[in-house]
Formats: sequence, structure tokens, C-alpha cells
Amino acid sequence: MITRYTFGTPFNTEAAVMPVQASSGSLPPFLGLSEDKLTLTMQLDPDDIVYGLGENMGGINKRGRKYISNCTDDPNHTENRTSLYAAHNFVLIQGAKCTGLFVDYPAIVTFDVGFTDKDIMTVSVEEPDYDLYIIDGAGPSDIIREFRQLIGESYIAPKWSFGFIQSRWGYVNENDVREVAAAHRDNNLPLDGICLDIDYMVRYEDFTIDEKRFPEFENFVAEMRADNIHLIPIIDAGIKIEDGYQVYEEGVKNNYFCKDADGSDFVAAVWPGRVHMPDFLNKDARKWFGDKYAFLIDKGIDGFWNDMNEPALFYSEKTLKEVFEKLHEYDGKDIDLQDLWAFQGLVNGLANNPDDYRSFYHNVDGRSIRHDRVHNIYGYNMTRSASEAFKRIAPDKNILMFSRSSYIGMHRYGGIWTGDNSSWWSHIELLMHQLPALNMCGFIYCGADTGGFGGDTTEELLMRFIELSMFTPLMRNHAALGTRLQEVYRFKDIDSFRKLLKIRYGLIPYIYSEYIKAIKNGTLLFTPMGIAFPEDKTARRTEDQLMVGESIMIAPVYKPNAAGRYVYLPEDMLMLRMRGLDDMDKVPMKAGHHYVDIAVNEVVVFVRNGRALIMGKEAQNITEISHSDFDVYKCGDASSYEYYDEADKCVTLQFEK
Ligand code: MIG
Repeated sequence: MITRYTFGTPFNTEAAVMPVQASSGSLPPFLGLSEDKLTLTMQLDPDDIVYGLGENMGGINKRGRKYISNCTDDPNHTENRTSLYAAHNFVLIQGAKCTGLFVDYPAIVTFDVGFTDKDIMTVSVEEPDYDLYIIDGAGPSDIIREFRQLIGESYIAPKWSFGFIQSRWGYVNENDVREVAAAHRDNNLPLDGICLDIDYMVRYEDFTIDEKRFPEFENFVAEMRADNIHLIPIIDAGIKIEDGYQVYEEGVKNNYFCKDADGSDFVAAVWPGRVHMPDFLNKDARKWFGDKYAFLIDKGIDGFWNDMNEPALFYSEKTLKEVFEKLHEYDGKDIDLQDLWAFQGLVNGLANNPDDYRSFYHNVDGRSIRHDRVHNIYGYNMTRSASEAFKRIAPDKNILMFSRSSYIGMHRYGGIWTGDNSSWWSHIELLMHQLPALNMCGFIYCGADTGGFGGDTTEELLMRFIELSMFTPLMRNHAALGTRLQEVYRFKDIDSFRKLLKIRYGLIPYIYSEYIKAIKNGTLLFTPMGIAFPEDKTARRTEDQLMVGESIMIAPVYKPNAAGRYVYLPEDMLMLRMRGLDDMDKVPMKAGHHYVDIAVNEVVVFVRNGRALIMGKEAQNITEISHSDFDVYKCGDASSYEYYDEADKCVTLQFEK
């Protein structure tokens, strides 16, 4: 049962699609509300587990920490961070009684989940204008299903986007891309996509192609497609201020950009230098911007990633001017340590400055709304703008879309990636924690920069990272400019990488089927152990293993120099230790605690009792995957498996005893 409480006059985020009458009653007794309506309080029992909060740092159990929903471009995902790129204001409390809470409010929301007082969760908003949804159900899965009904069905990504995608900020022209494609094909490494980062554009101008770098872009797209490789260009939020640049000129003419308080177009700076910010909250602007994707779709492009849409601002013109003036005040002064910090702070505080977010305005159906009040739905509406346009531009195509920033509701328009992680071991573990929380909010097509974006990866780290990413719908190797080259063929043990990638392709029939089921049934593709086995105390505290779909459990290695790891089995399972598609050990395992050997080039999967894992055969790309030729790995007697080869094509595979 979902109950909605409305406080003040909330901004309509359109996160929820199912109408729920606002309750006129008072809040249930377990939830306290401060008199100013800004803070909700809930007592937590020591055994309660708090799940949720989508893309955030921390564990699967969110207790013991503070989280601030405030979409931020922060490439340093250190343990103390409270905000990443998204705002996913959903928590699920599992205890004697289970409850889901969704705070639908597009500005800053703070979740203090046992940080100030370990037994108390407080949720605070900045203004008393929001919708609060309280979801009751028989248990976590029930509540998740109801929540997903409330927010609508998830975007379904095209099948090819489950193939391996190679990316790097630093492929600057068609030869770079050609080389990457050829290196994969020559080394017999499967591949279905290559991302184009910002360098394909002219001066970082959206919807342009630099002809010096890509002289015949359309032919190049076709050449790659003939080799079954999809190119996936990036689109950034900011639009360069430049006379003669059509997107800029149209935006200015039609008032499609965000405004300053005085009504002039707000000036900030991002990659292109000085930019205006499209007003994605204005429906006409949204339509206009979305239609621009046709420029690339007409050239054969069928996948995009939307970046910098928190929105990230390197600085604003106004604040930059002020900072320069203030810096001059220090000139000739005897600078002490306090001064030095203040001096440095001026420059370091230029990017993503809260004052800047309070200085520009959106036009929402004729109403002027200050950006900070709706900050968290900017990226969501950029992606919505694209996705709604795809249906007009190319109604027969299913176009890949994944975004960096998001809010609840954006899952109907695209997937996400988890932004600028690093080549750190802890970021493999972090991804395990993020995946189920993202799934709860409807983000099923997602993944992290495999191998890590920032910093230098190693062969071992990349291999272990792949051994988790091979289960995520978006499986992309991506790295930052200036870091160690990270394509799998750059390393010594290409043979093992090849075998692991082939295992991924073998898993695609299963992963895609389970992906579709998660969308259709409002379930999770990645389920925390405590939700899959709610009665099992140990399972509830196991945060480094996940159920993937209905049949399997994974237990990735996320420590360096490990020869294996501890694994907890809540029930008897069949362990598959895979070194390649045709090099697998089957080991029946008893419920309980185990130390399992897992060499660097091995991946282990545990098949649940009474369930089956289907594995496809060797493939170089998605088109080569057979839809009928599977190896079946059963644990106990599993007699059938519901197999989706497309979103609305389900076949029941029957197995012999
Ligand atoms: O300020 O386009 O998260 O994936 O490679 C950095 C360059 C901008 C951030 C994205 C990253 C991308 C990078 N972008």
C-alpha cells in the first residue's frame, strides 16, 4: 500500500506516474515530523537494515552515514563523500516491519542514517514543499515492486548494448577508433561498441563533428557497423557561446537557455569555454534540444551518453569576475596561513559553486524557478529530452542512452553509469553496493567504468573488475585522459581477458532475460543477500555477494593479490568455476561458510538449488549469439527456464531430468 503525504506546494518532478491520492490523515506513529515540516525522524531498531539511496557511497546497509542528495560532478569517490551525481531519495527499512520511503523533492535532501545518533534516521529537506510516499508491504520485494509501479517501467536498452563496450577519453580521431576496433578483432576479443568522448566535436560543440578528425563521419559509422561495432557519442549539457553556431543562436533566439536574475542568458563555463545552459525544465526547450540528436542519428548513430548534466559548471562568468577582484586584495599583503587558505579557497570554490546554482532560473510553464530549487532534476530532464525525441526521430529504432546525472523517474528514459570512479580496489566493492540500490530505483541498465576511470589500472585490477562488470547490463571499459592505457589488449595476459569476455557473451542470454524480467516484474537484477534470504541473519549482513537474477549468486574478488575469498552460502548451491566457456569445474557446495580459491583469471558463479543457468556459445558480437544453443547448468532439479531473447519474446526452455 502506498500513501502519499503532500506538504506545501511541491514542484511536480513527474517522478511518479501512478496517481496516488494525497492522504489527509496524519503520518504513521513510527515517523516523526518537525513542526516546520522540514525534518522526518524515525527510530531504528539495532537489527533494522536500511537499503536504498541508489547511487551513493557506503554499504548495502546505509546505516552509520550521512548522504546528501545534491547532484555533483565530483571525480573523487572517496569514502567520506556524501554526494555523487544522482539524487535517489528512496530508502527501504527491513526489520520487524518493512517500510519504503520516497521523498519527492528536487532540491537538497539529507539522509542522516544513524550518523548523528546510531538509532535514528532523519531525512531533511530545505523547504516544506514536497511529497512523501510511504510504502507498506509484506516484505522488501513487495515494497520494491510497489515503488516501481509508482515510478513506471524502466527504459529497455537495445540488445547490442549488452555487448562489451570499449571507451577512453583520448580517442581523438577515426584512426584511433579504427585501431581500437581492429585490435579487438585481431585478438579475437568480442566487442559491440566504442564510445566517442568529447574530442569528436568541433570545439566541444554539441551536435557537430570535427571533419579534420572524422572526415567522412557517416561512412565511418557505416564502416564500424559493418564490423558490428556501434559508435556511441557523448553529449554534454552546456552549449558554447559562439556566433554562427546554430544551436547557440537558436537557443538565444527562442529563450531556451537558463536566465540570470536580470533576464539575460546565464553564462557559465564548461569544456567549450563560455556556455549557456539549456533550460531542460522548459518543455519547448526540451523538445528543441532533443530534436538535435537527429543530427547524429541521421548519420547512423544509435547510442549516446549524456555527460556533465548535474549540471557541472567549471565557473560562472559572474563569480569568476568576483574571484579575480578578491584575489587582487591579497596582492602585496603579508599572507598568513588563514589568508592562504582563503586565497586558495577562492579559486578552488569556482567549480560547481552553490552560489552559482542559486543565481540562474528556469522557465517552467511561464513560472520562473530558481535553479537550486530544482537542481536535482536537471540531468533527468536532459535525458528525458533526448529519449522523448528518439520516439519522434526514429520511432522504429531502439536507441541506447545512458546518463551521468539522474533523479528518480529518469529510469524511464535511459540508463546510467556511475561516473568518474577510480582504478581502486575499493571501487569494485562500491559497485557491488551501488547496483542493487540503483535497481530499486528502476535503474537496471547500468554499470561502472570497468577498470576505473581515474588513475592507473593494473592487469589484475582490470581483470577482477571485469569479473564483476561481466554481470552488469552496461559493461564498459572507460578511462580518463592521461591515465595508463586500459584496453584489455594492452596487457600481457590477453588470453585470459579473451576467455573472460567470451564468458560475458556466454552469459548474455541469461543476463538479458533476467534484465527483462526485472523490468517487467518490478524486481531487482542485483538482489542483496538480505532481501533474497530475509530470514537468514548472516545473509542479511553479507554485503560482498549478490544474487544476479533468479538463478545465480556471485562473489567477486575485490582485494589485490588474493587467491580466493570467503563465501557464505545460505543454502546448498552448485559452484561453477569458470576459466573459459569450455573450461569449467562444477562443484556441488553445502550451505555454510567456505573459503573458495579463485585465481585472477577465474570467475565463480553459484547456481541456486532448483534453478538453472543457461550459457550461450562463443560469440564475437551480439549478432552471433545463438538463441537456441545453450549449455544448461542446473542445481537440483530445475525443469525449465523462461528465456527472453527480445523484450517481448519469451520462450520456456524445458530441461530433461
Ligand atoms: O570533466 O568527457 O564522467 O566519463 O570521459 C570531465 C570527458 C568530463 C566526465 C565523464 C567522463 C568523460 C569526461 N567527462
